[in-house]
Amino acid sequence: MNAPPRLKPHSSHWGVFRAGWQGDRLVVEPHPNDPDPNGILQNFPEALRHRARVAQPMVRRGWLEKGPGPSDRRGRDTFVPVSWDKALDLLAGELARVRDAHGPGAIFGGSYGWSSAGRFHHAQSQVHRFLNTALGGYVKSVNSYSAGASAVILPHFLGPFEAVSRRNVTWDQVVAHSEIVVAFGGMALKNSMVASGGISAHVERRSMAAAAARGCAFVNVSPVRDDLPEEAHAEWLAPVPNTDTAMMLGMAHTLLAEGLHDRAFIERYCSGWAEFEAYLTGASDGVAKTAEWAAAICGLPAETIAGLARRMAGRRSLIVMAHSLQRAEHGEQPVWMAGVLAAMLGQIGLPGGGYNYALGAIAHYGKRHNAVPAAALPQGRNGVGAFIPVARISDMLLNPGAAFDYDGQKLTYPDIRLVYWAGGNPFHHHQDLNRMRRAFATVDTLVVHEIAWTATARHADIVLPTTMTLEREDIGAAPTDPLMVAMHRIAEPFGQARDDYAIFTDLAERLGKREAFTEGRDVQGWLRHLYEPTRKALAEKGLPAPSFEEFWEAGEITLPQDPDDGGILRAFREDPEGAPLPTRTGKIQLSSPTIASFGYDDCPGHPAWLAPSDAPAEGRPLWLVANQPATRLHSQFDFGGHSSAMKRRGREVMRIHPQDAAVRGIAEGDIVRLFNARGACLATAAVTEEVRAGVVQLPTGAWYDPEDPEDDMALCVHGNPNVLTRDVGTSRLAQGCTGQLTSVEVERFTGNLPPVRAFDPPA
Ligand SMILES: Nc1nc2c(c(=O)[nH]1)N[C@H]1C(S)=C(S)[C@@H](COP(=O)(O)OP(=O)(O)OC[C@H]3O[C@@H](n4cnc5c(=O)[nH]c(N)nc54)[C@H](O)[C@@H]3O)O[C@H]1N2
Ligand SMILES: Nc1nc2c(c(=O)[nH]1)N[C@H]1C(S)=C(S)[C@@H](COP(=O)(O)OP(=O)(O)OC[C@H]3O[C@@H](n4cnc5c(=O)[nH]c(N)nc54)[C@H](O)[C@@H]3O)O[C@H]1N2
Ligand SMILES: [Mo]
Repeated sequence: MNAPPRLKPHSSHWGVFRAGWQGDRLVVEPHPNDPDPNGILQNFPEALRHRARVAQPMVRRGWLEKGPGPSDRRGRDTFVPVSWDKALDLLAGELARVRDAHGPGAIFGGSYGWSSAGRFHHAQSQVHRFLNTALGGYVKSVNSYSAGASAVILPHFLGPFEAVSRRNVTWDQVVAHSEIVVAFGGMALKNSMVASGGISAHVERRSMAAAAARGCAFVNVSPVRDDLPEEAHAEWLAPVPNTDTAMMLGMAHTLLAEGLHDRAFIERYCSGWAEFEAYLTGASDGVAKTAEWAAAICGLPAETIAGLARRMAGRRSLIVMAHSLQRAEHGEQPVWMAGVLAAMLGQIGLPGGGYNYALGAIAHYGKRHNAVPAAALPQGRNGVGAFIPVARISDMLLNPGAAFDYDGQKLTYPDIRLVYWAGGNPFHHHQDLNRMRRAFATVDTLVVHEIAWTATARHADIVLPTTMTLEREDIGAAPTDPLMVAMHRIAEPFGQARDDYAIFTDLAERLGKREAFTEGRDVQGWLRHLYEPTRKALAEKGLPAPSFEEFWEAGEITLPQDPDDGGILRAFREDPEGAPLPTRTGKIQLSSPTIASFGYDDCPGHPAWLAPSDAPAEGRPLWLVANQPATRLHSQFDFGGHSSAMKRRGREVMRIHPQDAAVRGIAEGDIVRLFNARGACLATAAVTEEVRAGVVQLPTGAWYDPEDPEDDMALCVHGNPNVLTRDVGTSRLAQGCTGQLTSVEVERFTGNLPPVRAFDPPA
């Protein structure tokens, strides 16, 4: 009999938890106060010592033998194990060479990715601090894959991203006040399982249940039925993907035509109505955006569209828009149009009403904010000004010196020689992976710090093994979760893995910048330093302010929170002159002379219906929805027990409607091949009416696994949809990621089934 495990506190993006050992078995238990804990936690036990972990520093053979330079052998070559000293000497030498020959502006250090939850070991912060302090800076990326379009469009018409997403309507307000919640893209519980920095209580399920029990109606506008949970008792409306803007225009037209729009609200709180109204009625372009007009585009009956608008008028209605809608061609439009529709309904700024961008997409939204700060690792000063919108990485590497548009500016792609990645997986997050492979072949050197042999690590020249979160101490905290967690070490480092911090310290030493990088602190020194602002703020509020030792011993402390005050939208509603919105006119901009002045055909001066160029067509008749996976966070621990158990025949599961399956002779459990002009992958078919006809759904996150790495158009045998997605920006305004949607054909796969080798370390 094994003794019961002694569980120690820890935290992750998928929840606060406790872990310990029962014999040689890792036991992971969610925080006891979490009302709806998350199965993703159970990826940890199997992942910890999995063969997919990187065990020692590795250098690509071609790079080691021939030195730095462009190479299409990346992702095809073998690796040579080297000692830490050798790896760090080689890397420090290469960093100095690139800096001296080309300047820090030849280093791309954007290093996008979610990495792990702790405040200190956050890999992206570590790599940015290192590049700033030891090399003088790097070319950075701006915005996110999550919200590339909304981050740019929201401030133009309504307010800063945080104010419209995080500091807006709360779940408590929905429970108490909302009468109808229309969720474009839904609010899937699979998504709110996750929150960057950690979450101690998943409240979304019970909140929707409580609101529904009070009589609040939920409407799920999505190609997928389970984008709202059973508990919401939702009505399901499934428009054609990427047509929500037309649907909302049809609703707006109904409001206008029937005099249901809130004229007083528009008058007092909005600017630019005349331009928008002229477009809506067709006065400016000859096309009235009626419900009938919308019906022909979005595939819902006109009566459904008009009826929904009528049901929302004069009631406490809330429009929610998932990130997914703007992660698509012309993604700016639904974000703006949802705001205009909400303005016409006149509910913006009221408790549980109006417009909340991305409520339910991540567990941080709809919560109160902490009233004391949690420090982050300071990143130093970046001496390089050049940047790219994050999803333009392949464009940058393939077109150095080329001009591109961004939010009214004309910018130029820098000439990059060295790419440094720690804490992200571009072979997960980027689109058109075959194109990205060509882009990565252009640089002199690709450096990757990784826990495991992701495809990104396999394409690197220098791979440095890092500890995973369970193998180090950290502080877990997030701005909307009241629990600050002492993340205790649960396990010893795997193989020769070292902390990102230790690796950067030794590199900084070799570059003569150790002190600048470390400020003389070791890990414990930094944890104490980062804890101090929180302790001080607690003391200043006259609240119990435990010392670092007391905090560490207790395992967690509960932080005070701000009142649920509705943020800037409420303040604006209550006093539009005294608390104007931080937009150009101080009001909600239903049209924008600023955006109009940019002259972008793909993002005009008011929200507009722009037909997608990537809609299904001859040879690619189905929409592909490539959304977030339920069984993991992105690609993290795809090799873990929970993620693996949900695959079928070792592949990711693709959902397809029975009609679409029947005409292709596809049966439940068949292996299918998804393909278009950019690439192909395998998946296992689930035949179900949970997806709209004409749509197939394959989540992201299965590790890219080329059947023959030598092939430029290799078949991914595992089911990574990013071999199929398009690498184009949302528009010239935001240049956001458009990975959510593309068009494909699907067929039953009849060849010899290739094995999945994604989790076997490379030769
Ligand atoms: N087609 C399509 N593509 C998409 C999306 C979509 O909807 N459709 N969604 C997009 C979105 S919203 C996002 S946010 C991105 C997410 O893309 P990413 O954030 O890049 O995905 P992750 O899998 O979280 O990558 C994190 C990596 O960091 C590693 N890691 C974890 N902890 C540490 C650490 O301490 N140190 C180091 N060195 N490494 C660590 C993990 O092993 C993992 O490989 O994907 C985007 N891609
Ligand atoms: N379990 C889990 N949760 C996560 C993540 C994860 O990797 N795993 N990632 C987190 C991250 S980084 C982010 S940014 C958020 C992302 O949050 P979202 O982008 O909102 O999440 P998705 O699941 O990609 O998309 C939500 C739903 O939108 C629907 N949809 C797609 N296209 C359309 C369309 O054109 N119209 C309409 N009406 N609906 C459409 C799809 O059916 C999809 O299920 O999720 C977070 N939560
Ligand atoms: Mo994201």
